[in-house]
Order: sequence, then structure tokens, then C-alpha cells
Amino acid sequence: MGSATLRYFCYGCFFTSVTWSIILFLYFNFSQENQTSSRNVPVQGVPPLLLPHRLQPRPTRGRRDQSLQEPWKLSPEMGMIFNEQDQEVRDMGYHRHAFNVLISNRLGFHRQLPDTRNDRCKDQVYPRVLPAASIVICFFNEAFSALLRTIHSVLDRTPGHLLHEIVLVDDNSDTDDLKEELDSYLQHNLQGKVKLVRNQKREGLIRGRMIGASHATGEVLVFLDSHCEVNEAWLQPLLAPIKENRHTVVCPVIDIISADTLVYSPSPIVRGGFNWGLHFKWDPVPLSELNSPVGAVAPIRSPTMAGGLFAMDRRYFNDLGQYDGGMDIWGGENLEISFRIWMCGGQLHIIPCSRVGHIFRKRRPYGSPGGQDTMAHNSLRLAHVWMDEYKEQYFALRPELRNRDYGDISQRVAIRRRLQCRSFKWYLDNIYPEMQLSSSHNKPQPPAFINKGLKRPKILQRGRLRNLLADRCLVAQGRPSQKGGAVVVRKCDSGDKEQEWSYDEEQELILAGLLCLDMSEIRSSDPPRLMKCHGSGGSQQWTLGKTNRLYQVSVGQCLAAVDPVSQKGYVTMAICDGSQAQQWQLED
Ligand code: LR7
Ligand code: MN
Repeated sequence: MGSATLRYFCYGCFFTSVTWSIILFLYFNFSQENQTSSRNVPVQGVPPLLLPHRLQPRPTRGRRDQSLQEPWKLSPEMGMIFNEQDQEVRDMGYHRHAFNVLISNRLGFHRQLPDTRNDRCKDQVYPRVLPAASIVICFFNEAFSALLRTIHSVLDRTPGHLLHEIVLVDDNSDTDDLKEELDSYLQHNLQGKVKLVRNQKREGLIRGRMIGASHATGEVLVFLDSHCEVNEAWLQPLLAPIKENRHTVVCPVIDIISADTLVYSPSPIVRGGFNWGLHFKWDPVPLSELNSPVGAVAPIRSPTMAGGLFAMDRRYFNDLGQYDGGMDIWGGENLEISFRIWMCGGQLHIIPCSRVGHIFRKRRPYGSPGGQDTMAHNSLRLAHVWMDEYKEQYFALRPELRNRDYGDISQRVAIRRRLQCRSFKWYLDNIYPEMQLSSSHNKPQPPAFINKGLKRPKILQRGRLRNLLADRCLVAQGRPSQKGGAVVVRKCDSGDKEQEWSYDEEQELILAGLLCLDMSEIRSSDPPRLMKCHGSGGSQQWTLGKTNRLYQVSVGQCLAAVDPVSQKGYVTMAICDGSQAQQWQLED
């Protein structure tokens, strides 16, 4: 940690006078990352361009056109490409950052956001006196405009007396604009409350956050990714429960900023879980948790956190053992800290009234310096320290990791002992009872229906699965009998038996009576495929919600059509957002 240099900057004065207002209209759809053309595709049923606009955000100095009800909406021109330079910004942006940097730059450092909170949140009253927060933001090669919008969103939407400071940790980025240009911007535009720490070598986000925390002096630490935007009154609801009980760790609801359009949209209220591949996933909130009369605003107990966005008493962060400094670059620390919080006497809550947007990218645009699989290394460490005999569930999925070296964990084991933490069994029984043991890969194991007396699960529904956006049906890319084969959307044909899915009481989706729609629990970013039905839920378990979404239980995501106009008809798993691309109808 001695390898960091620290600088202080000034902010203040004039940023408040500059309120960029993007008073433009919405509804556009951009070509996806893998396309290089500048084609803009109108979304079905969407109104045409209403206003001609300037593309650059414009300071309004408090003057806003009241006739525009929804000033956060984006102009269809926002993503258009007018010349070669635009094309280059967009293409390089996707290449380096995996999101649409052209739009991010055009948005500028300030923008208005839709208030995504439940209306009842607006009536909540919080104590005026709350512990002040140090906001810790680690970044590695972040897009300049996304980083600055993150910082300014905090400055713009946090009451001064609650904002102790912002601590930026540059994890040895090598992009030019994050050097002198960033120094100069911070120096000239931001006063007093922003600290910048520069790592002399790449540490990764886990040690990076520990370095940030060591420079922070506020009573509470709030961690954010470097491509976030905090929403209206986001901080008070996080600080209040910590003030009440400093062993409570809290997460905001993570709203979705689209990587392609930068449109900010609300997330449904979900909570954190994980699968035996040790990947984080989103789970529906059990009814028992939502039953309270204050359901829409009350904190929700969450077995795990996504990792990037949370608030925690600073002293408690230190007492609880910060993070595992033996973990590298990316991955695993989110489950590790979640298990540690619950098993060692704390609690982890999601706060529905606190909303922070995050740019969800389709891929991670960076690797680790030596090309190692840091997720596997970090997961091994957490399994060996925290999971007792249940680490076998992980090894059943990843047998090749059983004898892999994971470094020295003695200090972490000592922390577990010092804090007298409970067993992993206690955690599963009490905090995550929904977690099913023995996933599909825990073979040899006959399909569940064989154990249940040779009775095949009852078919509940049959028909074609039509995607509402693409208006096409889910089919096998090759033959429906081909194990491991991909699925795509093609023209619907009611006479075609190879398009027929059955949905049974085990929540399996079976194509043409042959194979089940299946997700890899090891590589949860892979698209779904067709596999032999194993009858033990998890990777083959899909819920068909009333909103027509196809939710995959093991990875906690929804099935989506990738690009409705492309003939390729690819589908993917994505964070559930209720969009049309994620709506499927099972019909005759
Ligand atoms: O070497 C690195 N050094 C860094 O400083 C690599 C990354 N970073 C920074 C990076 O610039 C970013 O600000 O660390 C932050 C997180 O990295 P991302 O944005 O690449 O991670 P992610 O959003 O893909 O992944 C999620 O899981 C991670 C597991 O290690 C972290 O916990 C991330 O913080 C976490 N992000 C969220 O929880 C946001 C919501 C996503 C969901 C679900
Ligand atoms: Mn992120």
C-alpha cells in the first residue's frame, strides 16, 4: 500500500452554476457493439424524432423548459454518427470500454435522471444528523466522461454535510486523459473534497479499494464503480440504517444504465444470491421479505451483494477484516465479504429508496496483467476460508481447480477464528435457504423424475416461444437433438414440430420433446444451449413470469433477443429489465 501517491484537489465555486440540461426527447435504438455501421434502428412503435437538437449539452443556469415533462430523455440524435471522428470515438470506445463512449461524451458530466424510487420513498424522513461518508471510487482505464459523471453525480446529489470526501484510486491506468488532463480538471474545477490516490502498479479493484479506504477519514465508507450515477436523495437512506446499527451493511438498488444507449432505467427490486460456480446472481425477493406493510420502502435482507456499490461503517470495515488482500484484480470479493458479514454477526440489506445507476457492459474490457483467471484464484480462496464442507459443491463443478494453488490463507482463517464466525451451514440454513444443494453437475445422479418413481414431470404448457420484440420464435440453431447446440430466434411456423417447447412442473423447457434449455453455471456469460434434461433444477430451471419474462434461476438473468433486426437471431442472458427484447410468449 506504500506504493500509492496521494494528491488533494479543490472543488467548489462554479460547478453548481452549471447545470447541464439535456432537454431532449427519447426513444432510439442503436446498433449493437458488434456492428460497426452507423445504422440507427427505430424501435417499433416509437414516435419519430420530435425536435431538432444541438448535440452538446448546454448550460441552462436554472432555466428549464417546463413544457418538457421528462427532461432526462435522450434525443435520437444522441448516438448518431455525423463524421469519421464520431465513428472513431464510438468504435474505439466500444473496443476500450465496452460501452457507447460517443453518447457518454455527448451527455457531459451532469445530467438529469428519472427519479426511479417508489413514491412512498419521497415521504420518508431521515435524521438530519447522520454520519458523513467517504465515497471511494477505484478506476482502471475508465472513460473520462463516465468517471467525471460519476464524480459530479455525487457532488450534485449529495447534501454537503453528509459528504466528507470523495477518494479516487487510479489503479495505474495507462490512458492519457486520466493523467495530466484529470489532474488539471480536478485542480481547476473541484475543490477540497476530492482526493486522488495513484497506485504505482496495478493492484486490482480489491486491494485498490483497501488502499482507498486507508486514505478515507469519513465515518462511513461508500464504494462505487467508476461508471455510476447516483440518483435523487441516494445517500440518506444508506446512512440512516448504519447509524442505527453499525453492523449493518447496505446496498442501493442498482439501476441500469444501458451500455449501448446510456439510457437510465429502473431495476426491479431483487436481491443477491449466488450459484455453486460462485457467481453472483440476482434472485426474486421472497414474499416473506416483501410482506411488511412498508414493503416498497423497507430494507430487504440480502444473502449477498453484487460487490461494487455499498456503504459500511469505516471502523466496522476494518474490524471485519477489510478484504482479502490476496485476491487479485477482479471477482470473488463480493461473495467473500457477503459471507463474512452474515457469518460474523453483521447483516446485509438492500435499500429500495436508494438508487444508483451503473453501466452494465456486455464484457469486461480489461484482463489481468499476467492473463490469470483471477476469478478462479479468488473464488478458491473464499471457498477454502469460508465454505467448510460446502466447497465440495464448487469442486464438483470445477474439478480442475481442486489441486490448484491459491496462496496463503492463514491470515483470513485467523480472522474467521478471531471474530468467532458461524459455519457456512448456518449461513445456508438461515440466510439463504433457497439455495439448492447438489447442482446438476454433482453427478452421477439420475434425473430427479427417476427417483420420484419413474414418473416424468407433468407438462404444464406447450407451444412456440415467441419473442415479442423480434416477433420470431426460439428454435435450435442446428438440429434440436444436438447436445450443446445453441438456440436462436427464427420465423415462427406453427406447423413445425421442431419449434415446440414444453414447460413442465420442474420448470424445465424442453424442445421438441428432446433436450432441455440449459445454462452453464461455470461460464454464466455464455448463451444458453440445449442439453440432456437432468431433472435437478438450477441450470435448467426457468420461471415464466406474468410479465412474459424467462428468468433463469441459476444465473439470475433473463433470456433476451440480442438484435431483433439481425438475421442471425442470437439470444443472450441479460439483467432482467422488463424490455420487449426479454418478453416471450408461449403460444400454440
Ligand atoms: O484492475 C482493476 N482495477 C480497478 O480499479 C479492475 C477494475 N477496477 C475498477 C473498475 O474501473 C471499476 O470501477 O473496479 C471497478 C469494478 O470493476 P468493473 O466495473 O469492471 O466490475 P463489474 O461491474 O463488471 O463487476 C462487479 O463485480 C466485481 C467483482 O469483483 C466488483 O465487485 C464490481 O464492483 C462489481 N460491480 C457491481 O457490483 C455493479 C453492479 C453489477 C452487477 C450485478
Ligand atoms: Mn462496473
